[in-house]
Amino acid sequence: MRKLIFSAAGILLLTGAFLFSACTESKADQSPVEITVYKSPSCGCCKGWVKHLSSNKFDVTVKPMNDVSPMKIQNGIDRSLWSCHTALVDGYVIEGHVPAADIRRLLKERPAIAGLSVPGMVIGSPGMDGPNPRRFNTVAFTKEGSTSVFARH
Ligand SMILES: [Cu+2]
Repeated sequence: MRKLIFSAAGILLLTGAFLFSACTESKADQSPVEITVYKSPSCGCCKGWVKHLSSNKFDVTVKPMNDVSPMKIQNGIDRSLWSCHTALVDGYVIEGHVPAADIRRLLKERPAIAGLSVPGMVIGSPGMDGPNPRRFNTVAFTKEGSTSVFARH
């Protein structure tokens, strides 16, 4: 009987500890992230992506520029990875409609890459709402130009 009470108490403690860690983790996942987005003032889907970031607790600074390509070239983004907007976050380059969760994972894991891209303009990626959403990959790229799949969506 005594053993039973002890194990019941143990389970309660474990559950409590689990709930506590789950709470603190989700809190950490929502900590504000400062990001600077370079985009054309007339780009609507870029605005949609900024909204997606803001609603995921990103602290967004928007730098409007009519032509964002100099930013892409300056940051070594290969043309095959180009999209509409370009962003800089904590030493990494973010190109296109990359989901906020991927950026949070990037900053947590801090892999030795230059940044992430969702090349092109994929319907179904954050900020690119529309009929017939498509599956897409978030691509990691290095300064040397090699790419790999970072996440599948
Ligand atoms: Cu776009």
